[in-house]
Amino acid sequence: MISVTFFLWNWKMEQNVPSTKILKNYIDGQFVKSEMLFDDISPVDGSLVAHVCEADKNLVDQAVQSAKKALDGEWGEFSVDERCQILHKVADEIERRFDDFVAAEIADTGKAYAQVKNIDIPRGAANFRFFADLAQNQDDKTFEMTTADGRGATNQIIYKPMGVVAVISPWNLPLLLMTWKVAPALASGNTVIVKPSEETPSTATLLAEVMDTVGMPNGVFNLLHGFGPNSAGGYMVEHPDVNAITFTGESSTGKAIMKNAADNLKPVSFELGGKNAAIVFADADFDKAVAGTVRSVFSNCGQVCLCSERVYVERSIFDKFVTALKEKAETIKIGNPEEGADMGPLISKEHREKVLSYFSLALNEGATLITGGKPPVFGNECDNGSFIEPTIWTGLSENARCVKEEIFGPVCHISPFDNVEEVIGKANDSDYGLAAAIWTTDMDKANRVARRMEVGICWVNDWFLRDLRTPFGGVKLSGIGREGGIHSLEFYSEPLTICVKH
Ligand code: NAD
Ligand code: 6OD
Repeated sequence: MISVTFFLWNWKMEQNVPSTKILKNYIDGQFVKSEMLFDDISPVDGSLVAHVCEADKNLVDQAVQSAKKALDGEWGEFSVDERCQILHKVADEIERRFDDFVAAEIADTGKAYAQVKNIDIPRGAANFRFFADLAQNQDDKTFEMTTADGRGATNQIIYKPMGVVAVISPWNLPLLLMTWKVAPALASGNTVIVKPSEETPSTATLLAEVMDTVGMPNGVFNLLHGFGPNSAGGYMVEHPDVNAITFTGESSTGKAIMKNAADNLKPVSFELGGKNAAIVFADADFDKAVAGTVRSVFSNCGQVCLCSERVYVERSIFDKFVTALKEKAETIKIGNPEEGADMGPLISKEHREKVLSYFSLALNEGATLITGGKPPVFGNECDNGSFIEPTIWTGLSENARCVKEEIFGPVCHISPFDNVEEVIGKANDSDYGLAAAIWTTDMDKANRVARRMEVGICWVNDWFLRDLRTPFGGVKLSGIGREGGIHSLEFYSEPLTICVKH
């Protein structure tokens, strides 16, 4: 397959046929090809978006060595202010090329325009500004202490970069989640080697172009394309000169990375999967709860780690809520983002097979299908894509695999509850612990229930509302550590205490 692709590419070059885009690695300030190409496929219609140059072990090593060297070069000499000025330029340049980023994210993912224009790309730029400003505004920390001789001592805390940081990111919010880690890592003075998901290499490549344009010193930002084991991701994790790993993706991948990082005791920051609960009390503002739950279940085709896949509704409004959610789900316009659809496809046919396998399993486990449950038929090129209908089930037991396991598609199970203790128990009865959403007008109850949620973030009367100063991450299988605000700067820095005796 790869050699056919390579042949076609050469043939097109010889014939002067406009050739398919080639996405390269970016190492030590140079765009670098490789002969191992893989295809970036549009999930909208199965067409070819680009050929992507996979980084082998040798290229990974070159990237790590350039990142290591850059720590001791010009970048290492930059003041915090200089680092932050260049990160502001990165944000400005992303905004200047806003339309390119929007087009690239849509080409890889097929996401709805509104999602990409209002969330993915603006947050990509905002991450650089936010962490630059935060790093610039850190106070020096000193502690004066008394000593037995009465002369005292001063403890000064210096924050040093960790070194070479490997950033490994997923496909669901490609630019947003990558910059969420790259920006604080650079603001803290590290150098990075970045691997986007093999499904979504385009905006990461544009980010490399941005780094080049703003004059980021060579080796500070390196981009490697490829897969996980026996490819760029695996080689990065195992490399002895990588000093820390920050990863967002599946919990099972997190386990594999942790095992591979263990030999060198590398620090890890993990943002992993979820099986998030939404709790709707009878006293909730009904219309807001329905609209909010539609958003929390179906946004980005259900491919947000924070999406609600388990919805618990107080029994007195259960039937009315199920009917209302079904009606709203059925009005979601699925299709090509170019034609104004509200919801795009799943990321790939492979992922659709996984989601469809849960659709079959749910029926075997005794679910009642309320709506959806299959791929839509368009009668056009979208039938070659990976679309799937918004789907709702009721009637499963709390032990059903479809209620326990992360599906990562536009689907939820709704079940009734009778009292607060029961719903808290059900919401927390999960191997995951990423997020929860509570819908109620009783703020005392909201406060009591929210405090007992075993998650990293609990929204009350909203969902995916983000203040970048707050800690973000999960408990149990949903992650290790927190990023966001000062928590990111803490992960990406090594504190050094200098104790001076007077
Ligand atoms: P994934 O784990 O399959 O892949 C993520 C990245 O890891 C990709 O770049 C992949 O190439 C790389 N990778 C895979 N195996 C590897 C290995 N052994 N060593 C090194 N790198 C490896 O995840 P995905 O399918 O891209 O993303 C979806 C998952 O991510 C879902 O489970 C979702 O919940 C989770 N997620 C979590 C958060 C969060 O903040 N908690 C955010 C977004 C997505
Ligand atoms: O908003 C963020 O900072 C963040 N990390 C979101 C994660 C979304 C998961 O898919």
